[in-house]
Amino acid sequence: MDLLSAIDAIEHRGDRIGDKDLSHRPVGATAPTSYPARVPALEHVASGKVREIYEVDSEHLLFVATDRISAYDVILNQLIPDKGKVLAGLSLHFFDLLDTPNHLVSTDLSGVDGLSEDELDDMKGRAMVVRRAQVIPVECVVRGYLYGSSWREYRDGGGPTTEHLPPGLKLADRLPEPIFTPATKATTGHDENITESETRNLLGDDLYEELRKRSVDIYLRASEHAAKKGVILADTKFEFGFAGDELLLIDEVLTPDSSRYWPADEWVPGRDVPSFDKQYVREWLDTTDWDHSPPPPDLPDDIVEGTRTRYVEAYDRITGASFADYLARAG
Ligand code: PZK
Repeated sequence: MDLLSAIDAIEHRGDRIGDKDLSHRPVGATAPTSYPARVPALEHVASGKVREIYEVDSEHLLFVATDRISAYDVILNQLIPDKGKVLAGLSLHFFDLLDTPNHLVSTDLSGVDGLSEDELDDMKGRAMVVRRAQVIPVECVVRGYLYGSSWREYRDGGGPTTEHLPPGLKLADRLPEPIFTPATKATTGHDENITESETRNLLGDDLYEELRKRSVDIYLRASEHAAKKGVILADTKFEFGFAGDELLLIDEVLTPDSSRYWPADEWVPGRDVPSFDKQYVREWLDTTDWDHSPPPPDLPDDIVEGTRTRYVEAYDRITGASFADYLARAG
């Protein structure tokens, strides 16, 4: 089976493994948006916890990173000013650095008809016109360190992500080599790790090999880049899609929302490692009696501001550039 028929076959499976309906996801009842969620001129295509997608034309979408933040899988009630711009700026940085076929068309929105001045102003620095692709319904996760769901599988006797791991590893250990550990969107709202053979059955061997090779290659290059800045890229998740017969990297790439970034000097194998961006807000949430089911508590202003500072620091540190300059260039 060639790659395109493989995708066709996946799209037509009855079990909706690639279903992008996010309505089942746990979200806070009063989750806000940082710009009109409805952009009257454009058809709304998809909502994520923190991203929105609109239709530009039959071949293009408008991909928007909002200032929403989630913690413990719940969207918080407060926006983090500029968070969406930090994430968009990081995606753009890596699209440029990696120079691998991707969905980015333009950050210039002047070709998108019907946006008001206010909408244009709000979207500056956070929106990109992208090529519409047929999304491959597998999350391409690459792990260089043992953490998160993979650590829990390992500790509890093994699972899909630990098939190829040696015994004796500790929490947060660096792996002998990066591993490709795909996942699918499960109906619970959590990604579900799947084995190599499950993934091969879904995608076919050719597409499996292609996605593994591209994902691991991108991880290696990005983690070398991050290491030079004193940052560990512990793991990351990519999405790919086909535009015609071209396999494109889509979605956000190498952002703190899609990746686990650690300050290198805080990494101690055997211990929990604080994440760059969300640790601050999680630590505050942990001082409350919140049980992680909606609604979440309101964040005090100083926690909002401190969280923004962490995101801006992450941008500056990971890109080696200045977020203030990014904002100035975005207008
Ligand atoms: C696409 N998602 C995930 C869901 C989000 C993102 N270039 C593309 N072509 C077609 N579809 C998508 C993309 C991209 N990127 C990505 N869903 C569809 C998703 C909800 C909100 F921002």
